[in-house]
Amino acid sequence: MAANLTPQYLRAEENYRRSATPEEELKWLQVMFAEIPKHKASEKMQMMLKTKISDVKKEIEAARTASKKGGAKSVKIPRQGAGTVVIIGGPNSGKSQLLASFTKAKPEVAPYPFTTLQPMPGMMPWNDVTVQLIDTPPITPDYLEPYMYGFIRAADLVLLMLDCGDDDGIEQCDEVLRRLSATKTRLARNSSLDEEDVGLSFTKTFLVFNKIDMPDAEERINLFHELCSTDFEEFRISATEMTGMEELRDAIYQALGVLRVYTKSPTKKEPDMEKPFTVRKGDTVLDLAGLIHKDYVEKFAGARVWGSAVHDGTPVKGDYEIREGDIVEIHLNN
Ligand SMILES: Nc1nc2c(ncn2[C@@H]2O[C@H](COP(=O)(O)OP(=O)(O)OP(=O)(O)O)[C@@H](O)[C@H]2O)c(=O)[nH]1
Ligand SMILES: [Mg+2]
Repeated sequence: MAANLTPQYLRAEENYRRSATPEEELKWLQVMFAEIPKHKASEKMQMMLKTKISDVKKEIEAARTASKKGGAKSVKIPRQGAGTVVIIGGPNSGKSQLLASFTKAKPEVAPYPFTTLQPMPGMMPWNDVTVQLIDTPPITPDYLEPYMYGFIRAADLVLLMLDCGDDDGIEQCDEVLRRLSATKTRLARNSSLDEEDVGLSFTKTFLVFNKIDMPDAEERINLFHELCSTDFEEFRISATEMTGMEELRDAIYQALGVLRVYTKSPTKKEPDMEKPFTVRKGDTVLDLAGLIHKDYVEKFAGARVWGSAVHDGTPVKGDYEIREGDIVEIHLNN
């Protein structure tokens, strides 16, 4: 085979060889196929890769059919914090760097594609609450982990990353949009479920132009706007230089549509101002009671509220709508 194989190709080949499962094999074969120089001398090799990819796909399919029960790989990350935000995008767009910059998680960050192979969560602080961010493997024409659909559908917000440091960034981002728009899991300016087709879901998405510190980043953003028409809210950041990150952090929290509420025990003088609960806008004190403990809904007798809309310690019923920063003392029947 010709000597002009890229380091990415060689790394993929090495990983392919060490793959423990057919799924891993497929992953690396696809990287190899994407990375192999497309010229006459490599035609035979390309054909071989294609055949292997198709064989491994068959193998995976056969294994799934054989063990119907636990066939599909299930990847679950329990929800935590004020909301869950999934970071997606093409390879090398800086998804893992974003997680690393916003949280204490330590994902692998590296200047080649397919660094991330497993989703990784981290908690992003926003004032006195935290928001769960999940870093994911890249989405490419040949590669989209099946669990990604569930992640996207279940997320409160998706951050779609675009690599402004590379000419391929636009195409790669567009590819993510194209792939998802062919499925029932789609990205949109706001989350919704389709009224006619209940299986079709839209998840609120921010388009994040990353690496704006790189030369020509602005030109690439302009080009993206010329070539692609999306109506997502847009952010320009450098995840390494921390440019635009505080604005994004605020917008992420605001997008969750939650309010902070503090609780006070009837037996204590002072409320717990350390750890607020977060509730959806429109939630009532009865909803809050249910969040604290499922038994509290049954036993709920009333509450007192200290807040901006009511006098200190005002007695309220279960239907009182919580406002940002309220302090609530819940009373229970014995
Ligand atoms: N200049 C610059 N480089 C960045 C920025 N963000 C990420 N990078 C670099 O881009 C490369 C890829 O970053 P990752 O976070 O690993 O990218 P990824 O999207 O997680 O990549 P995969 O896991 O392979 O899909 C790394 O070398 C990062 O240091 C940025 O804002 N500016
Ligand atoms: Mg990564």
